[in-house]
This record gives sequence, structure tokens and C-alpha cells, in this order.
Amino acid sequence: NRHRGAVLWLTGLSGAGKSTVAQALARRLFEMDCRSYVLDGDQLRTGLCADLGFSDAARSENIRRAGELAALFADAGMIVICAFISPFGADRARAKALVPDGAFLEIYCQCPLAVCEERDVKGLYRRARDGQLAQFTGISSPYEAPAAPDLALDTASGSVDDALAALLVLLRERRIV
Ligand code: GGZ
Ligand code: DAT
Repeated sequence: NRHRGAVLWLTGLSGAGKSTVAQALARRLFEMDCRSYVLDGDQLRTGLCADLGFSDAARSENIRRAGELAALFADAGMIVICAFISPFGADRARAKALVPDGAFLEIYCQCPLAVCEERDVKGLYRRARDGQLAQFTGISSPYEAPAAPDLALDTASGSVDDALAALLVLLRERRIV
């Protein structure tokens, strides 16, 4: 299928649904014969970014490397779906500046902290509240929500299918698929 290289940058708190939405979208794009690839924080942090922790500086470096990688994949014609907390607006802007105009879409996975904490998929919020995990996003480390995302997904009340539908409308509007 005809599509152009792009970076779909999902940002949001831990547990907001970035990985879930990213994987579901990749599956849908595969069915549409579009080449896509998911870059995820968990995955990069066991390899390319295994030397990085969760200080502000380490997160910035993590996002710098992720952005560079995403830009290369997009240049190769892939639709790259990035799933990183990416808490700092300046780091997201720097990633955007690495790809051609119109090829970077900032997608805000919008989910209240209370809902993420209630989900506590990996038990990390509990550990952060207990003081066993320092610098945890939303608890003891900041999250800067995007001021003007290309799309905001309500991943608290909406379903994964709702998110997919909205993403596909956006991808068609922007002539990516
Ligand atoms: C935030 C942490 C932390 C701290 C471990 N703060 O729910 P998860 O598990 O899969 O997503 C989180 C992931 C965040 O990695 P990113 O590369 O996306 O972060 S950033 O963009 O800020 O560099 C969480 C886990 O790592 N995790 N400790 N202290 N998330
Ligand atoms: P993240 O990658 O942002 O840390 P996740 O995808 O690992 O988040 O976890 C999100 C959890 O929330 C997962 O268990 C699925 C659930 N969930 C419920 N509704 C959702 C929605 N509309 N979008 C994404 N995930 C949703």
C-alpha cells in the first residue's frame, strides 16, 4: 500500500496506554499493508539506552536517541510509532525538528494520574508511593503535557478502538496513508 514515512509520537504518563495503542495501530497498519515499526521505552531501555536512568538529563538523552532512531526509520519510508513518556516539551520539539515538515505527529495519550495509578499495570506507582522508586513520573518527576498536540486521545474513558479510529482519520487527513 502507498504510504509515506512518518513519526507518530505518543506521549503520556506510565500506564496511560501508549504501548497498547502503539501495538494495536501497528497491527492495523500491517493489515493495511503499510510498513510500520514500534519504538518503545521499555525496549530501548534494555538495549540502546541501557546506560540511562530516570534523571531529567537521562530522560532527555533517552528521547534524543529515540528521536534520532525514529527519524532514520521514517527516512527509510516506515511509519514509526514511538511510545515514550517523553515528559519534556523541549525534547519532543527536538525530535520533531529531525523529520520533514508534516511527517511528525504528536499524539497525547491523555489519562488522569489517578486512573494510571489505579491501573498500576506493573506495580510501579505503588512502589513510587512507598518511596521505593525515586523520580517517578507524575509522583516525584514532572510531566509536561503537550500544549498543542496533533491529536489528544482520551485513553481513560475511550476504548482502544476509539483511539485507532481517531488515529486513522488523522493519518488520512495528513496524507500519510
Ligand atoms: C517513569 C519509569 C520509572 C520512573 C521505571 N519514571 O509503564 P512502563 O514502566 O512500561 O513505562 C515506564 C517506562 C518509561 O520509560 P520511557 O523511556 O518511556 O521514559 S522517558 O520518556 O521519561 O525517558 C515505566 C518504567 O519505564 N519506569 N522507572 N522513575 N517510568
Ligand atoms: P503505557 O505504555 O502508557 O505505560 P500500557 O499500554 O502499558 O501504558 O498500559 C495501559 C493499560 O490500560 C493497559 O492495561 C490497557 C489499559 N487500557 C484501557 N483502556 C485503554 C485505552 N483506551 N487505550 C490504551 N490502553 C487502555
